[in-house]
Amino acid sequence: MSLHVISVLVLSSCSSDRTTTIAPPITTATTTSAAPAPQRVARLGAAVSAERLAPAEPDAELVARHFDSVTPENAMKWSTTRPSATTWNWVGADAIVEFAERSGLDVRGHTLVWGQPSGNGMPAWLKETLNPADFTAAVLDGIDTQVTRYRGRVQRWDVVNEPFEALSGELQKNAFFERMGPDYIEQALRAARAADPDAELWINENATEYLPAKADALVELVRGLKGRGVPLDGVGLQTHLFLDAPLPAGAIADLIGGLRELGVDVALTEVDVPGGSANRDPTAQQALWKQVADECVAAGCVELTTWGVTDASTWLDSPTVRAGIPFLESFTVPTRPLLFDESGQAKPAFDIIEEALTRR
Ligand code: 9MR
Repeated sequence: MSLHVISVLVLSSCSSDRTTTIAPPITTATTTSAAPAPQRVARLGAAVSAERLAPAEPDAELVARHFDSVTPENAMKWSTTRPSATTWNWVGADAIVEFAERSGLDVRGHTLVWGQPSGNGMPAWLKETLNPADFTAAVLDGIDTQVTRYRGRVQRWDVVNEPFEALSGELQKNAFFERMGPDYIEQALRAARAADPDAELWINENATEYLPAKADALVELVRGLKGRGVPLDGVGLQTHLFLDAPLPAGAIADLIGGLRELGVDVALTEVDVPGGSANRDPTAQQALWKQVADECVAAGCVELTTWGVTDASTWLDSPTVRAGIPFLESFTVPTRPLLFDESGQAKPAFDIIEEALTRR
């Protein structure tokens, strides 16, 4: 282990009043002959699809080479894995997990409980399971089956996705809330912990960087869960950004800090930065990537995952998504929201992220 890494470990394991007497100066490492490659202080992840990770596809090499973690964009959602109440489809999920194992990457399992009516997280048969006892049994069985299948192979799960209303700090009265009760989040987390005691369990939420009331509500939800001893290891902030909605400076760092004080890890789990509708100068996009990555690292996030790999395949350019999100309707050009361009070349934003993630 290099002197540089050791000194960082020493620094991070000491209380602040003792570091000055124990830690060797970090600059010592730079005087040795073989300078170590910079180590990332947080994982860099990407949302992926099994199809685009096939051997001849460009994403395979890019992901294996540049990323530390993968999140199945859709392959582990129940709309994919549970085509009927009694059948399972593991084709895409298995392929992604096998790819990650071959490539030495972590897997963030996404997602088990997602009740947004528009979110495609629930298969039709589950939506139609109206009896509360049947519904609860189907949900808990689904968590058990999926988490058990990947025990030891999926390091962390987004157990509950988007529990809040889109634009407020109200818990969404979705099918899980209505049929399992207000404690459905707790039930889901406990079922996941029983299925794999070693996997990290996360909840994942969107738009908290733009909506202070929603950020506060998320902190209170986590405070309550931790206070009741519910197994919860991390909170994901999706961070789908928009150039036309100014991101308040410090919003991300403050929320990460507030959550970490409650004893959970925090990650940015779905970052993308669509370009302006007028195909504006990409420096605005790059500045936003830098703001986000700098705040994430400064506040001690453990991961920054981008929602896709290259600009060739982003959910933001799909016609149905464009039709459903008002500001995207005005786009006459591709959104180009990711770190690699359509041909797989690293964009300046990739260097910005890499620099932020490897800074000491
Ligand atoms: O990017 C995903 C898109 O391909 C799917 O059609 C959609 C519905 O399943 O989900 C998208 O991913 C979402 C993620 O799972 C949760 N947060 C919002 C993401 C973008 O909609």
